[in-house]
Order: sequence, then structure tokens, then C-alpha cells
Amino acid sequence: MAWMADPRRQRIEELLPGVRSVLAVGLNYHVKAERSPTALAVARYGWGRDYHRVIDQRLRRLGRWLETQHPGVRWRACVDSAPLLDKAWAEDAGLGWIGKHSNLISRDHGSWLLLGHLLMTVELPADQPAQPLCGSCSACLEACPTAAIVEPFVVDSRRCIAFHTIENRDPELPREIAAAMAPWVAGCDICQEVCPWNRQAPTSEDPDLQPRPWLLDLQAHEALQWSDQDWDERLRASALRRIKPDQWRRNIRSLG
Ligand code: B12
Ligand code: SF4
Ligand code: SF4
Repeated sequence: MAWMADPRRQRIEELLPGVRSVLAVGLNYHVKAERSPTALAVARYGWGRDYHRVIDQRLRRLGRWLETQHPGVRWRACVDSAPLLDKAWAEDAGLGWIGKHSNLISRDHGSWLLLGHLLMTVELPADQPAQPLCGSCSACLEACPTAAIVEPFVVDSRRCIAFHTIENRDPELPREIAAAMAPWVAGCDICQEVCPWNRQAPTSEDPDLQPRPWLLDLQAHEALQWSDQDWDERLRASALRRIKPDQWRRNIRSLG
């Protein structure tokens, strides 16, 4: 993940010269549907339409409305498309706090929120930053099968199943990851599933976020037969396109 070293991550002015305000938004991606208990597991962020597109389109609509209210305003929508520390900005904006698993948690929605930001040259009154509410809980640290949360708030990507199944491009996964990752083949939701703040999380009826049915019943023997073209068709407009067909096959084979 060498792209993380981009120095602009620490200098928001380089993303939008003259920026005066940052609006943080969260898209609730917790849906009612559940994965079949015998299926391979795909993380929830990838179940519906690519969140980059969904949030970006909605932020752009907001930006265009802003232009009608403040002629001359400049704005920029950021959804992973720009080097911005999403969680830190969202915490500062009061959307939620960064939990010990390092994801942002909202009091009302839990951590099933995908984040986006609208940078603007207009000055808006600021909200209060969110207060951390993890307290003495450590459920996520205990549940992580690879001990990737090496201390509260710090995830070591080299041990994280999400990193290896999504970002690692090597032909084989490290043996210790392969041994611990089942049934996860695309991302990992374990540290979020055990979080008490997600127990009452509301579900979304948003049509853009409803799952592709095949993702809820993904079977190894079938998926290993799919050609690159099959994967391409199944993953149209999905955030899971970041995982190339070879990586999918490698991840599934790694389960043994
Ligand atoms: C790189 C990346 C990854 C990497 C590294 C994850 C990581 N923890 O950084 C990998 C591939 C592992 C990954 C995995 C996932 N990711 Co990711 N990822 C990113 C990305 C692109 C950058 C994150 C980043 O800057 N990391 C760099 C380091 C500095 O950040 P950090 O470790 O989180 O450290 C912060 C906190 O831990 C805190 N901190 C650190 N030490 C301490 C100490 C104390 C005392 C305190 C209070 C705080 C604190 O401050 C740091 C700065 O904010 C962001 C999008 C973006 N542009 O921000 C999405 C993002 C963080 N990912 C997201 C998601 C959904 C996931 C997964 C849940 C996907 C999945 N189901 O598989 C997993 C979760 C794994 C996990 N437990 O974190 C969402 C999180 C939404 C949310 N509610 O927070 C984001 C924001 C994308 C988005 N736009 O919605 N991701
Ligand atoms: S995403 Fe999975 S592997 Fe990564 S820290 Fe959370 S539980 Fe551990
Ligand atoms: S499981 Fe507990 S410690 Fe981990 S993020 Fe949730 S509340 Fe915080």
C-alpha cells in the first residue's frame, strides 16, 4: 500500500486550495439480508453497488446545490479517490469515534458506515468532535483470528485478513493467514460483527446497497470454475473489482 505515503494525506489544502470546511458523510451499508451459513464469506462493504460511486454521486449532487446557495464556491468530493484520512476527519466532524478496531463507530449506526467527504471553500459552523465510547470493551481485539489489532486502535495490516484478501497481490497468501481466514475470501468483518455498538444497528433499504444474491451463497467449487469473464460480469459496478479474478481464486484455494 505504498500509495498511503502520499504527503497530501497530511495537507488537505493541496486537495482543494482555499478549503474552509469539510463535511463528513456516512452511508449505512447494514442490510437485512444474511449470508447462507455454508457459504464463503464476503465482507459487507462489497455486497451492493460500489460505494465509491454511490457516495460520490450523492456528494456531487450536494456540491451542485451548494453552488446555487453560495455562487463562486469551490468544492471537491472525496471517497477514497483522494488521499484523505477519512476516519480522522469524520471523528473531528462528530460523525462517530474511531473504535479500538480502528473503524469509525456512530452512536446511531454502529460501524456499518462507509465514509465520504465534501471539501468546500465556504466556511460552515463546526460540529463538536465525537467522544470515544469503547470504554473497557476489548471484544474486537479478542475476536480477531490473526491478532491483527496489535494494541487498541492499531491494526497491523500484515496480519489483517482484509488486507491479504483485498490488497495482497502475491500468488500465495502467508501460511499463518491462510490457516486463520476461513470462511473469509474477500475482506473480513469479524471485528465489526462482535462490536456491541453493532448489535442494534439499523438496516438500510437503500436499493443501491442491497446484495447481489450470489454473494450470499458463494460456494468454493463453483467459484473456482468461473473464468475471468464470469468474474467480470458478476462484479460489474462493485467495490470488489479491486480483487482480481486470480486473487479470488487464490483466496478460495487458500482455505484448503
Ligand atoms: C488503507 C485502508 C485499509 C487497510 C488498512 C486499514 C487501517 N486500519 O488503516 C486495510 C486493507 C487493512 C483495510 C481494511 C478495512 N477497511 Co479500509 N481503508 C483504508 C483507507 C484507504 C486508508 C486508511 C488509513 O489511512 N490508514 C492509515 C492509518 C494511519 O490509519 P489507522 O491505522 O486507521 O489509524 C488511525 C486510527 O487508528 C487512529 N489511531 C491510531 N493510533 C491511535 C491511538 C489512539 C490512542 C487513538 C485514539 C487513535 C489512534 O488515528 C489514525 C488516523 O485516523 C481508508 C479510506 C481513507 N481514505 O481513509 C479505508 C477505510 C478505513 N476502510 C474501510 C473499511 C470498511 C475497511 C474494512 C472494514 C473492509 C472489510 N470489511 O474488509 C476493513 C477493516 C479492517 C480494520 N480493522 O481496520 C472504511 C472504514 C469505514 C469506517 N466506518 O471506519 C474506510 C474509511 C473507507 C471508506 N471511505 O469508508 N483498509
Ligand atoms: S478485519 Fe479481520 S483480520 Fe482485520 S483486524 Fe478485523 S478481525 Fe482482524
Ligand atoms: S468491539 Fe468494543 S473495543 Fe472494539 S470497537 Fe467495538 S466497542 Fe470498541
